[in-house]
Amino acid sequence: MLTIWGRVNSVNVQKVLWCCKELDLAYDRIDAGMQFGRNTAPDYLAMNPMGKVPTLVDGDFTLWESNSILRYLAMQYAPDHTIYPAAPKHRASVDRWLDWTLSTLQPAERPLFWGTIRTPPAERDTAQLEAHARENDKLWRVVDSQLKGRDYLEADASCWPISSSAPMRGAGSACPTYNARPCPISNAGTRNSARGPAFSVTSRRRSADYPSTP
Ligand SMILES: N[C@@H](CCC(=O)N[C@@H](CS)C(=O)NCC(=O)O)C(=O)O
Repeated sequence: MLTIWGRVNSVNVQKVLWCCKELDLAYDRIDAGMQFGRNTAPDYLAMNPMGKVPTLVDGDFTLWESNSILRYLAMQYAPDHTIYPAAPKHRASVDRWLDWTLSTLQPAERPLFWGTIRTPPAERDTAQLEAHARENDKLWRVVDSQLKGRDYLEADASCWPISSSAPMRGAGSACPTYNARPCPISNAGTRNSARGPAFSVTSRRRSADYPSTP
């Protein structure tokens, strides 16, 4: 049985849960991180020296870094699944988007997320949020343009990272720029991810975890 360490209100945990659902993999999940702690305990650091979530344990094998976990699950348990194509050119194209989310998208989204969801309205820096929103907007517009005339960026796999970020557009509702601009990717991301059974599971959990989401 797979064990996934990590709180369900983490986007990086959510994509792993999502992947398990898409690949029909059973798992146990143990809360860790933020309000649950545990991730700075010595036994956790022995598994994941970064002290972050998620961490995957599969028998005697332990793995951290969410996108690496996605790749591992697909290669180990669903080598023929279209979610992570084996053909090198297709695989490299999928990897490109996975890398892009970690190197480009998440750094751009993080300050917006923390500045809204994790910051009470009275303490928010609206000017800063506007600037971050504009940066995010640029990125999502590129994604949107890539989706013109197609349902997925690459294979089925690009819904892993892209769709797990899509709900964050809703998270930016306190930020006028972020929300005022029409950006079809939020719809496209949701539409595409809704094709898999996992999106509704993770998004329901997400809203349950954020009852006070602005
Ligand atoms: N690049 C890492 C980032 C992991 C990460 O930063 N996880 C956050 C949650 S999204 C975390 O562990 N935060 C500390 C905490 O929850 O206590 C990955 O993709 O797995």
